[in-house]
Order: sequence, then structure tokens, then C-alpha cells
Amino acid sequence: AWSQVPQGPPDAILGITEAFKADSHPEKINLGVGAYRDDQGKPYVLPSVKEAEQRVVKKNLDKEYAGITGVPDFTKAAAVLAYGPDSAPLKEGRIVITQSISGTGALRIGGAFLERFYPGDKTIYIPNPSWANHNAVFKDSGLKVEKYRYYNKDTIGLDFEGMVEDIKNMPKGSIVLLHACAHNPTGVDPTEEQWRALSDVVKENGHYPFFDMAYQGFASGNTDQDAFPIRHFIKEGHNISLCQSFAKNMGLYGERVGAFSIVCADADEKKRVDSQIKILVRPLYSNPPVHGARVASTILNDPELNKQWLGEVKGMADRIITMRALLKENLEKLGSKHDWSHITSQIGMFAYTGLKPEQMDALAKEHSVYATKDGRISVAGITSANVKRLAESIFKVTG
Ligand code: PLP
Ligand code: TYF
Repeated sequence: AWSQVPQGPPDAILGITEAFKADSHPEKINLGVGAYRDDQGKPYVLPSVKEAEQRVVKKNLDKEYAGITGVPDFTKAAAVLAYGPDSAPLKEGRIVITQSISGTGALRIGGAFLERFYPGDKTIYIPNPSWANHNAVFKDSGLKVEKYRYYNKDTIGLDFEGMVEDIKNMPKGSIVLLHACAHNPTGVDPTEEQWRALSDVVKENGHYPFFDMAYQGFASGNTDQDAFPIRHFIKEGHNISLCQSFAKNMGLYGERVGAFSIVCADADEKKRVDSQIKILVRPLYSNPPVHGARVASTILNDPELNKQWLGEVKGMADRIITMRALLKENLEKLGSKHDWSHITSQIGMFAYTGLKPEQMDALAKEHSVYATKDGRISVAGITSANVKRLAESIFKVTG
């Protein structure tokens, strides 16, 4: 029946792991997928997660279905984490929130809701570049995807003027996707002052802000600080949508823990939107898995464990910052003539090195260093043991 099905290309990011696995070099380095590693290069299960898991198991809970929108203790706490305990719409009971299959699932529910109900043009504007999956998720949700300027390759920084100009030039009432913090793939975020200006431009043009926050805590090491754009937009009266992922900040990757929320005008609107979210989720996957949400909920709702977790998030963010500094230092020690200051000025899990596709190819072929063609490296894959060899490899391919 499927003789007409054409061969498709592998995922640009997940495909790298395949190439890495096939390489027999004893000191091969995988900087492809954005997943945190400890300084031994091993996946990291947070001690707070282990503790929460023990507590969940001890409770001997049943395995009944969650409601369509998931585990309420989890979603309530996820909303507080993002919007803050003093958030007005939260206190006024006008935020719809549903558990989701991690951040990707949140984006997909959001995309489907916009496709079904957004009163304006069903186009979503995403930054150029953006996480490769954004385009696919929104296209498959039935939205049109357009890009706005974001990255300036000459400065290896934010093209703030271009971004503002593009947002101004979108048709009034456009949907604008914004990475809340730790922009993937560039590691380049607007400053707080720039966020204030962005909030104004979005408001002046009647646009609809749709936030993706997959790395809360990973940018600054502080979850409140990283939520600044969300909280500022709310303070300015924007009724935003928000996708949250707990893959990175709790290391719950494979547990698929996330949330999607919509800030409504009032409690009545919330009730109606909530009913439609349920109608939308039901034929997609009926209801979400409970285990990961219980673990996250245990961490978020226990003050002691919560504090421990925040320390562990900071620990991950700090290790990444240390590796950035070490990589830059090693490149300079080798006598590289290039300016590598962007490696330490960029934030979050990724560094956008500015390396060309040919140089990335050479890194893989000649040095067994694997990362995406766009020059993005996952700094979380760098360790004290491999940073020197990595710097030497980058030095060799960049001259
Ligand atoms: N959004 C961005 C910008 C991402 O980088 C990712 C990947 O980690 C996601 C969303 C969703 O990831 P997940 O579905 O694993 O939560
Ligand atoms: O950008 C990354 O590396 C992470 C992980 O299809 C990821 O966001 C990558 C690709 C993908 C799903 C997750």
C-alpha cells in the first residue's frame, strides 16, 4: 500500500545523534541535541527529581486517567512558576492552562487552537532563525508560517532594529511567536529594555504574543529572572499564550512534562476557552500521562524541594557558563585571531558559533565533533575533559 511513499530526510537535530553513534573515534564529541550533560558527559537526573520520584512511589497512587487538562496540582504550580505568585490574571482566575506533552505538545495545542479560533489572519511569525521544529509544528497545525528578522550575522547578535521594523510591518493583529528566554538556536536574547520596547510595538500594532518558554531558569540560572518577558507583557495588559516545557529545567526530557496556557480577558472567557481546549485535546491524545507531572508537581509544591531544585537549575546554568568561558579561553590560548566574545555573551544551552556549514562538516569529518550545520553547538555537551580538544578542532577549521 505504501509504494508511493517517498523517503524523507532525518530530523536536522536528532539525526546528528545517529551520525555520532556511528563514529568509532574514542574522543568523539556530541554537541548536537540540546540536552544537559554533567561534567562527565553523562545525562543528569536531578537529585530533586530522584527525591520527588521516591515520594511519588511511596504514595502508592493509582494509575487512573488524569482529566483532559492533566494533573491540576501540577498545572496550577506551573502557572505560578511562569506568571509569578502575584500575577493579576492568575489571581483573577482568567488563565486557562492544560498539561501538555512537553513543550512540543504545548506548541501543537496552541497551534491547533489558533488555527480553529484566532479571529485574524492565521499566520504565525517566528524569528529567523528559530527552533527547527517550530515551522513543522505550526504548519502541521494548519497555520501559515512567516519569519521576522532576529539575528544579525555580522554582529553575531540581535538584529533589534530589524526585528522591530518587521514587527511593525506585519499586518495589524498578527500572531508573533517569541522565545521567552535562551533563544534556540542563537543564545541571543533581547535585553529587558528591548523587551519593554517589544511589548510596546506588539501592543501598538494589535499583535498577539505567543510565547515559547522551553528554558526557564537556563538563561540566568534564576526562574523569576528568566520569566521577565512573560511578566512584563502581562503587566502591560497583553493577554498572551504560553508554552512551557519541563524537559530542560527539570531534566524530565523523556517524561514529556509541559503546559499550555492562555490568558483570557475575564473569567467568562476563560470558561469558554477552557471548554474548547478540552474539545481540542480529546481527539488528539485524550489526556496526558501522569507520572512526570506528579514528579514536577511534588517539586513545585514542596517549599524545601522547590528550593533544592532551583539550586540545581542554577548549577546546570553555571556549568554551562563555565564551559563557555573555558572554550573561549582555550581558543584564545591557541592564538585564534577571531573574536570569540559571543561565546560568553550568548546565553542558555546553545552557542551560535558563526561557523560555516563547510566548517561544521570538517568538524565532523576530520575531528569527530558533531553539531548542527548552522554552527549551533550545545554547550551542555562540553566538559572539562573535552573542551581543549574541542577548541583545537574549532581552531583548525577556522584557521
Ligand atoms: N521550544 C524550543 C525553543 C525548544 O528548544 C524545545 C526543545 O527543547 C522545545 C520547544 C520543546 O521541547 P520538548 O518538547 O522536549 O519540551
Ligand atoms: O534544539 C534542540 O536540540 C532541543 C531538542 O525534534 C530537540 O530542542 C531537538 C529536535 C527535536 C526535538 C527536540
